[in-house]
Amino acid sequence: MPIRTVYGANVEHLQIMDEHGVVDQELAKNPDGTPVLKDEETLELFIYMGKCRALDETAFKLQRSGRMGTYPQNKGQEAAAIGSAYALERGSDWLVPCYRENAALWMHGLPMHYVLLHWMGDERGNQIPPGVCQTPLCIPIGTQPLHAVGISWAFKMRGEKKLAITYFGDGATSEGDVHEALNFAAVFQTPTIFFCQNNQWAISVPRESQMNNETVAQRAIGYDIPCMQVDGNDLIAVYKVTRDAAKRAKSGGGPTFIEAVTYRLADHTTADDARRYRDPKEVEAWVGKDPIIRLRKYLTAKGLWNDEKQRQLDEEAKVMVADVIKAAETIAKPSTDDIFDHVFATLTPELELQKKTMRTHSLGQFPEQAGLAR
Ligand SMILES: Cc1ncc(C[n+]2csc(CCOP(=O)(O)OP(=O)(O)O)c2C)c(N)n1
Ligand SMILES: [Mg+2]
Repeated sequence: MPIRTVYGANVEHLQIMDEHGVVDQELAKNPDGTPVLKDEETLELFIYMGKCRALDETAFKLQRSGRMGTYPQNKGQEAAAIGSAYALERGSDWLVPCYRENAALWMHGLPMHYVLLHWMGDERGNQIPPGVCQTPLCIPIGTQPLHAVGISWAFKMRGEKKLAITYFGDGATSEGDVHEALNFAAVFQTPTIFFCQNNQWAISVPRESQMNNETVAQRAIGYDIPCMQVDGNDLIAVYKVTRDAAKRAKSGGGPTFIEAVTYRLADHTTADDARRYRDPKEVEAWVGKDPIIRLRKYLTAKGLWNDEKQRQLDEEAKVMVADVIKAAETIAKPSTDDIFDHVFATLTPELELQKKTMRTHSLGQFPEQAGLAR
């Protein structure tokens, strides 16, 4: 009996715009000849990316000056966040994020200061306003893909034409939860997009030290989930693959796994110093692939952008950032009752006592000091 091959697979990589801003004219078109992204759309998304970068840089400074607890910069990953989010329907499709796709959350309606509140330690930053279809930032690595599968499974059971996209890092794909989510999504054919931001590092661990496979995308093959790799710093390519995955999900075709190859240009968070473990030459090489710089080159070559427009954008971004910070820093402080109000439907007598007395004594141990009976 000859040995037969019973399974074979490969992973495709899509790049439409290279790091010099040069576009493959054929790939940048839809089958009907229309552009994947129109000029006015590309321009709008470029401006958005610039503003997000400005807020990201300022958030870093807020932490350094003691005005924020910690912060994970999104710098360098804006095209992955915005290109994917733009392919989805706002107020209908659900975003289930990690913490490095702020731009996607803002584009889908999260007031920008909410992210700052979160990192300032104010829980109200996690209280997503009604009508904004997203879950709060998720810090336990790799747990949120399960939530996205649950959400999208519900859409399928209800017959709603909606999907859930979940964002996670390369490191997260080494966590068991992600694999359980992938398996469930494949078995139940849920309308889920697994969007992995492969930024090459999981804190100080490079991708090649935490997985034996060459691509992250191929992990999905084991679950028979269609997968592909995309240049995550290429706005047009990211948009195109996510749009196609959304179409598949909404037409009953089940989940898709997208590996966006990108790079964390900053430290892991403000609590990290990546100079201790990264080769500066590697960082330098990726600075040259910056998604904003390449898009600017592309738009400039097309006559859609120039230095004067950039100066205006920088000015507008400065005003916007100041407004966002003001909104985060001037929000009224919650009352001390707040810590008692959201845990029990009916407070226990001990907690009732603490609630009454905490303004005079933090533990409520001596109620008589506040003129209360024990
Ligand atoms: C369950 C869990 N384990 C460990 C951590 C600590 N931790 C925080 S970020 C991180 C690395 C995540 O890397 P990756 O998934 O690649 O995301 P990135 O930060 O690169 O965007 C780890 C291990 C955590 N937050 N949650
Ligand atoms: Mg990573």
